[in-house]
Amino acid sequence: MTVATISAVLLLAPLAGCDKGARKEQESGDRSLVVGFAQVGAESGWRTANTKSIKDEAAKRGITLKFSDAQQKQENQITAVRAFIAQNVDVIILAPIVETGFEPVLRDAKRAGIPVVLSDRRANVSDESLYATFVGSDFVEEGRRAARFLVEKTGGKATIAELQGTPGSAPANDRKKGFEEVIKGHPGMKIALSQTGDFTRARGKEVMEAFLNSPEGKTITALYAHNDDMAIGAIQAIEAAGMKPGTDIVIVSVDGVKAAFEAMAEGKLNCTVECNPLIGPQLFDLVEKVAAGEPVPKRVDVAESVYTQEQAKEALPNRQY
Ligand code: GZL
Repeated sequence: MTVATISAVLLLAPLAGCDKGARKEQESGDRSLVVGFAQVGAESGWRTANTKSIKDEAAKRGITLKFSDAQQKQENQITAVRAFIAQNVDVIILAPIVETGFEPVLRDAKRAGIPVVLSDRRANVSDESLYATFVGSDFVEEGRRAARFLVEKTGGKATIAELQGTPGSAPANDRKKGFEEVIKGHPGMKIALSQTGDFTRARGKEVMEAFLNSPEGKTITALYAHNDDMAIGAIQAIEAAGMKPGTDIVIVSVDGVKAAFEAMAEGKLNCTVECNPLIGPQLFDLVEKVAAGEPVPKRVDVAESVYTQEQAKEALPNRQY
C-alpha cells in the first residue's frame, strides 16, 4: 500500500466512523439545508398563514423546503416523514395532527440520524429524545383566556355551546382543558352542548345548525369555538336561524385571523384569543441550530394576545393573517 493510499485511508477513516450529521457536514461543505416539512393540511385561515410564514422564511434563508400537505390525515403525515427519511433530508419539521401515533416514525428518523423539530402541535412520546425541540402556543392558556373573557362578558352566567377542534389534537385537548379549568369556578357557567367541528368553517356551521335545532338549542346564550373558522361557520348558522350573533349568543373563539377581526368589527363575534401562526422565523432559527448540532431549548413558546370588539377596527389594518 503506497503512502498516498495510506494517507487517503486515514483521512476517510474518521468520516466513516462519525455520525451522520458530521458526515453530512463534511460532504456538504456550504450546501444549503434540505428540510422536510409535514404540515397538517389547509383546513383553516390559521393553517394557510402558518404554511405561508414557514415557506417564506425557508425561501428567505435559501433553505430547500420539501413540503407535504397531509389533508388532515395522520397516515399521510407519517408517509411524508418516511419519505423525508428516505430522501436523507437534514432536518424534519412535523406539525403532528394528533398527539398520539407518531412514536414509531420518530424512532425511524432518530435511527437515520435525522433530527425532528415539532411545530405548532405537540406529539406524546415516551422518549423526549425523539424530537429536538417544539415551537408553538400554550393552548391551555388560550382556553383559560377564552373562559375568562366569557365569565366577564356574561357576568358568570351562560349556557355554553362548544365547537371543539380536531379530536385528539393538542389544541382541541388543551383548549378544552384550559376553558373548563376556569369555568369550574363559576357555577353559573355550563357547557350544555359540545361537539367537534374539526377546525373547519363548513363543519362549524353544520354542527351549530344541529345545536340550534336540538332541545337545548333555545337555551344557548354563548358559544366557545376552538378556532375562528368554526366560529365564522357558526355565525352563518345563527343568522340563518334568525338570531343575532354577538348579541343573542356571545361568541369567543381562538386564532385571531383577519375574518375574526372583520366579524368583530361587524359586532358578530365578541372576542378572539390570538394563536400566532407566523412562526417561520422562530422555527428556522431552531432548525438551523439543530442542523449545526447546537443546543436548543426543548420548548419555545409563541407570544400572543387577546382581542375584543373594541380593538377590532383599529387592529384590523395591521393584521398580517
Ligand atoms: C393551533 C393550530 C390550530 C388552529 C386551527 O396552533 O394547530 O389548527 O387553531 C388550525 O385554526 O386548524
